[in-house]
Amino acid sequence: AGKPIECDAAIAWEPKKEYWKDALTIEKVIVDPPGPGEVRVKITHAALCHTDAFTLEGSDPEGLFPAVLGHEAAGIVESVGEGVTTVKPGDKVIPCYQAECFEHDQHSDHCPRCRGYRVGKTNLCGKIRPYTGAGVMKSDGKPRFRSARTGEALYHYMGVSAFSQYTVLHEESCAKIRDDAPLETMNLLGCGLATGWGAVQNTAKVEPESICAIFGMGTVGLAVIEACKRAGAKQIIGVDLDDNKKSLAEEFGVTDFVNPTKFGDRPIQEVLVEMTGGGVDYSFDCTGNVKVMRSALEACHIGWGKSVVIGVAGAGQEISTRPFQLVTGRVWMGTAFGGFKSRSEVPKLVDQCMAGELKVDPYITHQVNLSNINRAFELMHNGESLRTVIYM
Ligand code: NAD
Ligand code: DAO
Ligand code: ZN
Repeated sequence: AGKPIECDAAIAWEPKKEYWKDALTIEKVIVDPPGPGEVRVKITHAALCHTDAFTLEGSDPEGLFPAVLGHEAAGIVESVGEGVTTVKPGDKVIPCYQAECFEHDQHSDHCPRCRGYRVGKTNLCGKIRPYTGAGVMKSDGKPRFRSARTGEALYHYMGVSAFSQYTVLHEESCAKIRDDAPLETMNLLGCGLATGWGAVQNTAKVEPESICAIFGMGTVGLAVIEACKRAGAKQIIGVDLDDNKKSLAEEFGVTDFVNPTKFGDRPIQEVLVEMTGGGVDYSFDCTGNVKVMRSALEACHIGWGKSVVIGVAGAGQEISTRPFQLVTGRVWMGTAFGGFKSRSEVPKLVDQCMAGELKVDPYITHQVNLSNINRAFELMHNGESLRTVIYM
C-alpha cells in the first residue's frame, strides 16, 4: 500500500482495424497508489466483451490510446485512498463502468443526475463521468498507469481498465460483493449478463405471455433470451446471421430462430410481423448495427411494441425510421448496464447467482491466461466464444 506496483497488463497502444490479430501487448506497467476517494484493486479475472473490441477497432468516439482496456471483471481491494469508507483492503469487488454516487440529497455539490426529484430516474450517475470518459482519475485529472518500458502515461478505460493485474478505480465504481463469491464466474456480472437481464426486467419490463424478438445471439442477446423466458414470454424469436447460433439459442430459450440471410431481399421485420400476426411486443438489438436497430423497431406491434437498443453503434452511425412508426405507438428506447444501479444492485445479482436463481456458467465458453488474451479476441471475432474469462 502507498507505493507504486509493477505488474503485467495488456496494453492497447493504438486502434487496430484487425483487432483479433495480436490485438494487445503484454507488458509491465506501473500502477500508482490510489489518490483520495480511490481504490487500488488486484484484478483476478476479467472477461472480454464486444465493447472492448469496438473501442480497439477505433469505433468508439471516446476511445483514447494508449490505454488499458477491459471493463468486465472481478477482484480484491489491495489498498484504499484517503476518505474511502465503503470498501477496505481484502474486500471482493466487481468494478462497475457505470458508477453510482449515493448522493441523493438536494445539495448543490451533489450529483446532478441523482439528487432531489431525480432520484431513481436513471442508473446513469454522472458524478465521475467526465473523468471516466477522459480516461483519468477525478482527484488530480491524471491516469494512474504508466508503461514500465517507456514511462508513457496510459489512459484508463470506462473507469475500469481490467486488463491489468492491478487497477485504480473511483470508490463510486466499486461494488462490494460477499466474501464467498467465486470471482472466476461473478466477473461476468460487471457487464454482459447484468446488461441483458436488466434490459428485460428494468428497461422493457417484459410481462408473461409476451412475444419477444432478440437480434444478435452473443452473450448479451442470450442473456436477454434467458430473462424473457424467466419473465414468462410465450414466444421468443432469436435472429442471427450465423446458423451455428441456432442450437445455442434454443438452449437459452428461443422458440424460433430466424436467419435473415434466408429471406433474400425481404426486410426481416416483414417476416417477423407476418410470423407473429402483427408484430412483437418487445424487441432487443444486441448487435450494434444501426440497420438491425431499425428492423427491431419495425418488427414491433402497432400501438404498444417496445424496442430496446442495447448494441453500441460505431462513431458517426445514425438510426432512422419513418416517424409514423412512433406516431402509431411503437416505442424506441435504450439501456446501459440494463438499467441496474451498479453499486447497490450488483451485490444482489451475486446473491441471486449464489442462490442458484441466476446462472453464469453457461456463458463461459473459454478460459485463458493473461499472456493469451489475444486468443480471446480471436475467438470472439470468429463467433466461437460467448465469454472468454481471462485469468489475470
Ligand atoms: P457478440 O459479438 O458476442 O455477439 C453479437 C452477435 O450478433 C453475434 O452472434 C453475431 O453473429 C450477431 N450479429 C451480427 N450482425 C448481425 C446482424 N446484422 N443480424 C443479426 N445478428 C447479427 O457481442 P456481445 O458481447 O453479446 O455484445 C453485443 C452488443 O451489445 C455489442 O454491440 C456491445 O457493444 C453491446 N453492449 C452494450 C451494453 C450496454 O450497456 N448497452 C453492454 C454490453 C455490450
Ligand atoms: O453518463 O453521460 C453518460 C454516458 C454513459 C455511457 C455509459 C455506457 C453506455 C453503454 C456502453 C457499454 C457497453 C459496455
Ligand atoms: Zn450520481
